[in-house]
Amino acid sequence: MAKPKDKNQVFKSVCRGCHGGCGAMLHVQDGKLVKVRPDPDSPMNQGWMCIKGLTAPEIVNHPDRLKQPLKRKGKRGSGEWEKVPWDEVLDEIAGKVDAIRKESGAESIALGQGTGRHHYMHVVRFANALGTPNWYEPGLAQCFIPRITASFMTYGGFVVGDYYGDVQPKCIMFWGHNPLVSSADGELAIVARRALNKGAVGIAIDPRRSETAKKCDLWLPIRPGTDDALALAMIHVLINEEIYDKEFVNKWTLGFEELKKHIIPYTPEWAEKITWIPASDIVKAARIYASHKPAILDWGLAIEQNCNSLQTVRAIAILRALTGNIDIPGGDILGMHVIRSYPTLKNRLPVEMFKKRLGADTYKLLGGWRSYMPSAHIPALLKAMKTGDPYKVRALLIFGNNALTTIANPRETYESFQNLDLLVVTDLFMTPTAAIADYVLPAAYWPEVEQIIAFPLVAQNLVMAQKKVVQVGECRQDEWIMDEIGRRLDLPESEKTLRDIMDYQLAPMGITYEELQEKNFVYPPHKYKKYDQEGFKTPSRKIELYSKTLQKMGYDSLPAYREPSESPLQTPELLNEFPYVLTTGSRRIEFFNSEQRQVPSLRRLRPDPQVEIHVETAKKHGIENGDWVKITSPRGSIRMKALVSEDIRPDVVNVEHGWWFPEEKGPDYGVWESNANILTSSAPPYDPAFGTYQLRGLLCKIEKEE
Ligand SMILES: Nc1nc2c(c(=O)[nH]1)N[C@H]1C(S)=C(S)[C@@H](COP(=O)(O)OP(=O)(O)OC[C@H]3O[C@@H](n4cnc5c(=O)[nH]c(N)nc54)[C@H](O)[C@@H]3O)O[C@H]1N2
Ligand SMILES: Nc1nc2c(c(=O)[nH]1)N[C@H]1C(S)=C(S)[C@@H](COP(=O)(O)OP(=O)(O)OC[C@H]3O[C@@H](n4cnc5c(=O)[nH]c(N)nc54)[C@H](O)[C@@H]3O)O[C@H]1N2
Ligand code: SF4
Ligand SMILES: [Mo]
Repeated sequence: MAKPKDKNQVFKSVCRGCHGGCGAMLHVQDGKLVKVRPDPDSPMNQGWMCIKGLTAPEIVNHPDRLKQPLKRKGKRGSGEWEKVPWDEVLDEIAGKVDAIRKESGAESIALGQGTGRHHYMHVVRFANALGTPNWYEPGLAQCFIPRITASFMTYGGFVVGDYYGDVQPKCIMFWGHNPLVSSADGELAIVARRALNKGAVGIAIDPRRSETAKKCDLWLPIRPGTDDALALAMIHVLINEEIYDKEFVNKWTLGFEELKKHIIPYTPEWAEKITWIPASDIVKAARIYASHKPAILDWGLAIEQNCNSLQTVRAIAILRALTGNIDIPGGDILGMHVIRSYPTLKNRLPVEMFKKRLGADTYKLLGGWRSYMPSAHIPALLKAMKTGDPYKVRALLIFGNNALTTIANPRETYESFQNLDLLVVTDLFMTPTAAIADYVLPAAYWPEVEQIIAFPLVAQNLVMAQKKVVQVGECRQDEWIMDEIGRRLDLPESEKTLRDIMDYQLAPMGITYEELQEKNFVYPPHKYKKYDQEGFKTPSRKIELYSKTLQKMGYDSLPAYREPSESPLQTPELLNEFPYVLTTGSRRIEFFNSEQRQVPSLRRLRPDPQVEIHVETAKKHGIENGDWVKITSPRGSIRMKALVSEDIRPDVVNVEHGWWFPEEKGPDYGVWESNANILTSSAPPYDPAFGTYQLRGLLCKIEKEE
């Protein structure tokens, strides 16, 4: 446990209430976390924190926190549990894992986790040590992996907006992204807001006039799922009007002539018919982005939750290259990678096991050799649990994922989980997913754990110490739980402690975790234009507009458009019954995915799940603000309260994701009532490279509930 600097027991640490990394002051009294405030010295959040971070004590001290390991007594989901000491529960779980491993092979044991937690890479390490290729996270193909992979393939590294340097961006194009709410992956709300306040011209591409769009100069209300067409048309404008950065393109890019020929048909007029954005606005946005340098192109999740995720992200990535906005002050910068990457023991996974990864032979950029972080394809994994095809997955150990809320088609997830011989869920609370497990283990929340947090995610310029400042009940850090199981199974490198791993990662900086705790954070200055010395870290040392690597893998070497599989253009026969385009999951400041519904001061602010509907559309259905509405897609129905406004396209309906009701009766806790994923589908077609399923840009209808 960290030592306080003074009698008042105030610790500096880093908030992980979301993917952000806000420096935080944790106030502890009598061993209890009583208050969280921003750390004014943090270069990231600069004296600001969001409401989720500030209310962290409500989670830490929540009366419903899981505080002891539980073992199922009655049948699955009966809600009858027995409290078991750690030693006993770990022995039992390790014993069962061992037996299944011996009977059916390590591939029959899967690991699951949620998004961006402190223990993220440790799950990957545990999977490799255990010898199973099958781990999942509900993001990945649906979140961040397309952006990371396309960045690496195009520029040889991941880019983030340079919000933290001395030079201000002159323009920011927010693409399917609402950082003023989501503070996602490197761009905290506070810095994006400040850049706009300081005069950067803002462009927002979003079917909703989001919090970010409201602060922008130009809003392009796009039809969900058609970002590929818009990006192609913007490339067309840049090349056709010759407003790209010729010097940069000549010197640093590969395949410009091929691209130039390729985009001839993708005119703004062509894109208007697909995206439903006026051609004149497409031209205007492209001109603003090209003429304001430096510019940040801040892309978000919405560009990858569709079945053309690779090509959508690639097309948008090319816009940065054409304008030369890469690794320059105030533009999009390539990461510094100042610490060693997490030792995930990837070489310990036998080759024959690598080949058995479910879905990897088809979705090669998700699970194959070229994948940034190979994982299993969720639909294939769920099928293997249910049917035994191509082999039976018998056990699942989850570390922080409320699968029944966050994976598409929760009924399928439920049925697959019911078929398991062993389900272990580690979480903070009894969720609908934990309630159907055989063992439920109590996890430590971020003020209760030690880790290194390198930020922005993937780019790693700033290195911060996450400290353990309190101990709650018998809660344990996920890494500890995995290590304890690992030791019982005598897995490779199980003698190493978490401190060993952290010290190994920090070695290039010449400090240990103990020393990092003292310093709180280390923030080396950014080196711009690294490519001037080394070129880009791609096979050609240039930015690859045309990708030979993708071509060799059988994917399109230049970005192409593909209409969503269920949409007004693709399935017009459905429009009579389902006249609206559905999008799901736009973030809310109060909640992180399926979390915080049990936190009183946050739930008070947003007591009910909401469906956003345009005023004109609501009127047609006799719906008023606050009415309960039934939303139906070809797969099912849910209910949410109407949020009627002019801040959304009249032909689009947006539903929140992650809803369940901790206050309702278990084991379901209302997970079938307002769960966005009842409307979505985990069935093909998927993105050909990542296996992404469509979460944004499906069809639905709405009715006022009687
Ligand atoms: N329809 C639709 N579905 C979506 C999305 C969408 O936009 N639309 N978004 C998708 C995306 S991008 C993502 S990343 C996923 C997110 O999906 P998840 O990661 O599953 O979502 P969370 O609700 O953030 O976290 C799951 C659980 O982790 C627990 N938890 C929190 N901290 C810890 C910890 O330190 N240890 C442990 N063991 N547990 C912890 C929480 O209590 C919670 O029950 O959802 C996806 N699902
Ligand atoms: N407060 C809070 N913060 C979070 C999270 C949270 O749940 N709550 N979740 C975290 C996670 S897991 C992630 S991945 C990030 C995501 O954070 P962001 O990348 O900001 O993603 P969203 O808010 O889901 O969606 C961004 C915008 O996309 C719009 N949109 C919807 N469909 C489309 C479309 O087809 N095309 C375009 N161009 N726009 C569309 C939505 O209206 C929304 O305003 O946030 C992280 N941070
Ligand atoms: S933005 Fe994220 S990291 Fe910052 S205070 Fe909010 S929850 Fe914590
Ligand atoms: Mo995500």
